[in-house]
Amino acid sequence: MKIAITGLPNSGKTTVFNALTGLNAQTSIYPSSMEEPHVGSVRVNDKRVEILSGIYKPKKTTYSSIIYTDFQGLTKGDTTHNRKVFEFIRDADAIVEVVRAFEDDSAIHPDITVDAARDASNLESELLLYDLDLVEKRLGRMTEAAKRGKRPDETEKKILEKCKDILYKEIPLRNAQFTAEEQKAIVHLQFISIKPKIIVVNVSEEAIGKTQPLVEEVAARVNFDKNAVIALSGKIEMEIAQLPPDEAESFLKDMGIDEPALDKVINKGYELLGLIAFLTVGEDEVRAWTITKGISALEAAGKIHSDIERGFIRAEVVAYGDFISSGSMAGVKKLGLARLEGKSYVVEDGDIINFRFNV
Ligand SMILES: Nc1nc2c(ncn2[C@@H]2O[C@H](COP(=O)(O)OP(=O)(O)OP(=O)(O)O)[C@@H](O)[C@H]2O)c(=O)[nH]1
Ligand SMILES: [Mg+2]
Repeated sequence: MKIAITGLPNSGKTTVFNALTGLNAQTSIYPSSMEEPHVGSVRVNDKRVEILSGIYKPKKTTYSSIIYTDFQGLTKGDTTHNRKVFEFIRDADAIVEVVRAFEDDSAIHPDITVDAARDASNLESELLLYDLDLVEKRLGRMTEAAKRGKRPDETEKKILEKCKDILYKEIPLRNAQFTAEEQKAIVHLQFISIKPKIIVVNVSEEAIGKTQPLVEEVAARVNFDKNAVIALSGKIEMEIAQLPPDEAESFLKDMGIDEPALDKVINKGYELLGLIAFLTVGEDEVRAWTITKGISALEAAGKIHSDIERGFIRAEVVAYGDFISSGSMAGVKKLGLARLEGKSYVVEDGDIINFRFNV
């Protein structure tokens, strides 16, 4: 899963990037002009993998991972600059948008005053403008091509028209309803406002624990579920991410933070994206595989290897909870808790799967 961090200049994007990755990228009071984004990968902590690895003692244990990117800030009204920024994040699965709520006279806010709700609203507009521009360009090209006698792709044209109407109403595409067929056709258009978004309100240290009114204000302004708005102190969280685990834990407690930003954002990301994990076990490797909720056993097999998908025979499935309560695979089998499932079985979170295949 790839998550792109965006926001206005000096909102603390790189600080939050460091908090989420444990890296130490350069932050500064001057707007950055980096040519390449910062990229950082973090593993998704999963107790189940830890426990299964303890039981199987495999040669290799592999967790799911998330890749974060951090780039230059967006500039209100500068569509040329913003296009450049958006092109870098077109392939992201989700967006983390940082809005500034901390005061710091040395780091100048591009709009001078600090107003998180205003910024969230301006940023949403930039996303909408980019998508609208994309739609209009594509429709324009279709019209031109039609003049030269080329028949337009009717399905695509219909979807573009639909998106245009939605965007004109200032509704981001992520809030619109699309049929499964439309969703399929829309993927390659690479819209930005269709991506799930988490808003991170970067508050000052003193505000920790007193952020609920601000979260609600920001959410209300951009018509967001307040569940997708997270308030945290980038600066403090960045310090926490640099500490060894035991020190980090006591620091969190002292600061009155219930869960580090790193976990909070990952959990929200999974929730918003509807992601789950299935597991594979064995002497060689214990591994978690992240998939979208609702995919079939056949598609899950394809995640591991196209050969397994092609030669799919059956999936041997054991629910993680059943495995733990019976103590071992042998115990599971004795109790009749191992199931043989076919191609169209819908994989559930925590399924331990052994694919039988033949190529
Ligand atoms: N007090 C305080 N300062 C912060 C916080 N987060 C970031 N800063 C400061 O704000 C300045 C900008 O932070 P960055 O993380 O570099 O901001 P950015 O959004 O990446 O900036 P650009 O890449 O230039 O757009 C730095 O001086 C940070 O130390 C915070 O939570 N509290
Ligand atoms: Mg930065």
